[in-house]
Amino acid sequence: MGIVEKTLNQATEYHLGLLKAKLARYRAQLLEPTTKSSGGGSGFDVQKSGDARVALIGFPSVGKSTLLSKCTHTQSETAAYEFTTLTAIPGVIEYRGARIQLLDLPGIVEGASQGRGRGRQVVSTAKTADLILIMLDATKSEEQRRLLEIELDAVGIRLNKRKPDVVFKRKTTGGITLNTTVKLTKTDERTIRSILASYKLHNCDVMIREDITTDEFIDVLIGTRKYMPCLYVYNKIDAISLEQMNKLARDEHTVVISCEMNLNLDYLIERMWDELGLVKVYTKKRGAHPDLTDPICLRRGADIEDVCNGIHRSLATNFRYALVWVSLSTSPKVECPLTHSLLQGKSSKFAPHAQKVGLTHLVQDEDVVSIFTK
Ligand SMILES: Nc1nc2c(ncn2[C@@H]2O[C@H](COP(=O)(O)OP(=O)(O)OP(=O)(O)O)[C@@H](O)[C@H]2O)c(=O)[nH]1
Ligand SMILES: [Mg+2]
Repeated sequence: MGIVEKTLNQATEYHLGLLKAKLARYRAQLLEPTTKSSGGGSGFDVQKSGDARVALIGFPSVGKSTLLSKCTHTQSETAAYEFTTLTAIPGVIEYRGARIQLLDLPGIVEGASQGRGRGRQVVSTAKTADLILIMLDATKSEEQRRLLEIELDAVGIRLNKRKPDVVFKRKTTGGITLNTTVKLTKTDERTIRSILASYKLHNCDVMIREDITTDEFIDVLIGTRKYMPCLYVYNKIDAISLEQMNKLARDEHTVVISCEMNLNLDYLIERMWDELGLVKVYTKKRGAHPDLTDPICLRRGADIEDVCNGIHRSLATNFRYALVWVSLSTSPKVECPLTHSLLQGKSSKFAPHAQKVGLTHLVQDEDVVSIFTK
């Protein structure tokens, strides 16, 4: 790249950065009004239930309601015409002892985030989920996927992305301290400083620890972005060629299915489980067998304190210690077969020796836990 070209690029990036900051600010005001009564971003009023919520987002007639009817005991009206579903319809998927709420939603159209159709309500409801399924019609063009991503992006949902590694702290005095631990190749200090100024942030500490883009920096400032896992689900593969299906199926975060022909639906649920990062632990009373029928479902990264809270509120405050038997099926490190008599159930799959642990010990999927209190 020539020096002139490079300077031009930087100038463009700079002005574009300022413009983006302004736009992002207007959008945020539009979508997140300070008073409840002004309408704006509220979703459908459906009670959350179960261990996790999954929202179905897609254009009309891609088969969202058909999927709900196939995977849960709930029937949601399905039809060949568009906008069959007009409200949020919850169903429950029972899988590996967990109850996952699957939310069928009305189809959205381009411009949904700006308030077309019920789009605004749909995307706001999507924000309350733990996982988004973007449902697509495999017989239609790839463009649909990009259009949906734009709608979700416009309401601050970031799909399959991590929060940018930037520490941002407001102060009352002292000016701006800007530090970077990596070289910035997609934006520059001047752009960052002008964006801060355009947000009237004259006193703050900024530590950038990743090669971020200008947009990612604006996301950090706005602060209300939601980083959500997402699976792209291509339905109606019964109506496309094997070659086309093969190509779609290889994409990242993608599952191909046919609701009508019951193809690959089990695999979709498995993938949902993985994406949700659910962990289930069994509890065991002293002198009794672990209760394998009623696990406690938690998030990946949960600790013993979360287990306590999952049993009873008072447990964590009276906590003394916990015993944990790891599952042999999920923990290849433990090789010895089970010998502990009380754990010799029909499955024989737990480690023979318990580990004595405290509240901050992280639990793993299929652990057996006994809590001891004061
Ligand atoms: N070929 C084929 N058609 C399907 C499949 N799944 C659903 N359909 C058809 O697609 C049409 C729309 O299905 P719905 O489940 O009502 O779609 P929806 O996404 O809920 O649509 P809205 O509620 O209008 O947003 C129906 O005629 C279904 O029979 C599939 O796997 N293959
Ligand atoms: Mg529907």
